[in-house]
Amino acid sequence: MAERGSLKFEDFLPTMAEKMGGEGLMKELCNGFRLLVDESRGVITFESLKRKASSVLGLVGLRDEEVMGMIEEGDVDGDGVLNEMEFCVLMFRLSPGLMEQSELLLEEALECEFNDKL
Ligand SMILES: [Ca+2]
Repeated sequence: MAERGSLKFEDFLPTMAEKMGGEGLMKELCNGFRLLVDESRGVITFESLKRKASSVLGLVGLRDEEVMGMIEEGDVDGDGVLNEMEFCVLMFRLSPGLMEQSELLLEEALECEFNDKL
């Protein structure tokens, strides 16, 4: 995971989780999803992520393979794009500090946010 040290959002997730709790953090992550989404398809695609990563996530100068890597890492069902849940889980997984802090928090947050959608 060391090579991901340059991704800036790693650092603020644990702080956000402390301030907002799991449910609040999840809402924040889902806001991020809506900002990154390809409006015509309702999912995050390689193109929408690449186009918006700098303004939304503060990730300036991402290379194509890094953008593709994020999509591939988060793409659970293998359709080549990120739906809302895949994106939120990916954001958690990209934050080692947050994962160390509490996997339970993630489970609670996912239950809160997605119970009624599944
Ligand atoms: Ca997918």
